[in-house]
Amino acid sequence: SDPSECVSRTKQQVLNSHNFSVEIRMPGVVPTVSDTYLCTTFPVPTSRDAYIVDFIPHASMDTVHHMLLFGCRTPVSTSSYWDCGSVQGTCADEASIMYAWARNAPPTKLPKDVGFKVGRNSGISNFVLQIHYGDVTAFRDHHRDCSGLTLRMTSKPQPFIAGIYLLMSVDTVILPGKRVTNADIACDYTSYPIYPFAFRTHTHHLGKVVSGYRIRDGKWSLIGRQSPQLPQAFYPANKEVNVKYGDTIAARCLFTGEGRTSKTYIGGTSDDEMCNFYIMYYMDSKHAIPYMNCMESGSKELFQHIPAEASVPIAV
Ligand code: IYT
Ligand code: CU
Ligand code: CU
Repeated sequence: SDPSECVSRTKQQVLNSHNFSVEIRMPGVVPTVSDTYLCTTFPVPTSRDAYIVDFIPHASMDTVHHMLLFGCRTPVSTSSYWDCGSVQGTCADEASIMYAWARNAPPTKLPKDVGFKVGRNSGISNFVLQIHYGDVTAFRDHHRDCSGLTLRMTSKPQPFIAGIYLLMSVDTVILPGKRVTNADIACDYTSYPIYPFAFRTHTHHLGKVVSGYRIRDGKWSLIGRQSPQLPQAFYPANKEVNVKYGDTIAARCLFTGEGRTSKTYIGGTSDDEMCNFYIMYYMDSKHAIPYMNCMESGSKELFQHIPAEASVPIAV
């Protein structure tokens, strides 16, 4: 409850002819219920191309559980802030995740010469910041929260463009009481080379471990592996593993149905499940593709060769 947290509100600041910063903060909110998700939006302050080159989080450690930054054309609301839990979402059109901050996890840094492209042709004209307020007991004094993010931006074209490759399962069903269910996802990669530098896993309560791989000439190389029960930030990826035309990208989520009395499906509530493996990569700006996804379930034959670690739960 540091009052200085709320002096600064959402704004844009010009540093010089190329560089500027955008500060996106909650407008002094007082969540009253634990596990509230609030969103706020801010327009990309230029119609031209611009690049995010750094993220600086400002989060109250005692209340903010996690923050996600999305880019899109149309936020679902134009209010100064709104409840964006399972009922109302973040964006009315396609949302692209660009940053995740989670308590007790180190913040992600973009490599040098890498930027997320926004504005004009990128389809990203608005930012939406989502904040998950976990424990609200610190709000008993009714102080206002202005947690958020500063984006360091530039209009200078960057040599490399950051992007997200999302692998997600759409059809996993977890049977009650069954000890192990794997959600396997795989797609052939048929584009210009990508260089993964961070990854993020996401499941709800039943996920034990999520692992992502590149398969080249039959050999599986780990991009990243994490427990989705740890803070769901972007963690550093295995830097040696790039992905090029002809490779396969694959991911497995290991779930348990223990403790459940009915089937669990993919869905939006905390009683449902999700299986997501996000790869944050950079790509030569000459032929950059900022968002790709894979929703195909991988074949049994392919996944016969997945390394054993993908089936070993990570204790938390
Ligand atoms: C059904 C499912 O798995 N939903 C995920 C992945 C997802 C992310 C985005 C789906 C779409 C998106 O536009 I961005 I369509 C999901 O909702 N994941 C949550 C957040 O919404 C990002 C997460 O925390 O990863
Ligand atoms: Cu959270
Ligand atoms: Cu989810």
